[in-house]
Amino acid sequence: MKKVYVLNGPNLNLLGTREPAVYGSKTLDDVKKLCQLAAKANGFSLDFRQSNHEGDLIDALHEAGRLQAQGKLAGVVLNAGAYTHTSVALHDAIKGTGVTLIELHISNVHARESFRHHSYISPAAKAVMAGFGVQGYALAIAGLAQLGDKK
Ligand code: CA2
Repeated sequence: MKKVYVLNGPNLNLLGTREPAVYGSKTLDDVKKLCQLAAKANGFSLDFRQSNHEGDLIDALHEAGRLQAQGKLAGVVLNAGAYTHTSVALHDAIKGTGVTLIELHISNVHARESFRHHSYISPAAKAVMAGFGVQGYALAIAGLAQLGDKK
């Protein structure tokens, strides 16, 4: 059984506690449960993480790249939070590992402030998912299964 990594960046541990109009009322623990169901439905095991530290996310991407090279990982769903809009280091980590990655945003970043319109992740990502709320995580995991079926 292949694994999927779901990686969450800074402040996503606050999900469900503030800004429900933008991010909904589900907590990150609810999102983890939703991802567990989606992973199971698509025949994957799940590794779900959140970190407020850029280096932790980079280390996790390196780990994911190694697993993918061994044929043990279907890919990564990454909600890099605000690092999406700032991090050349995350861009380089995705490119450098060659990991299959779906960039995910709970909100439609293109309908928000202009500083959220640019992503350093998108040019290195296989696909981008934004604006489906937390259900986007399940859709992204199903998307990784579809990509695997095409190979
Ligand atoms: O829409 C998304 O998923 C974002 O990646 C979320 C980031 C934001 O910086 C991106 O532009 C879009 C913010 C994550 C912080 O989430 C919070 C949730 C509840 C309360 C406070 C922060």
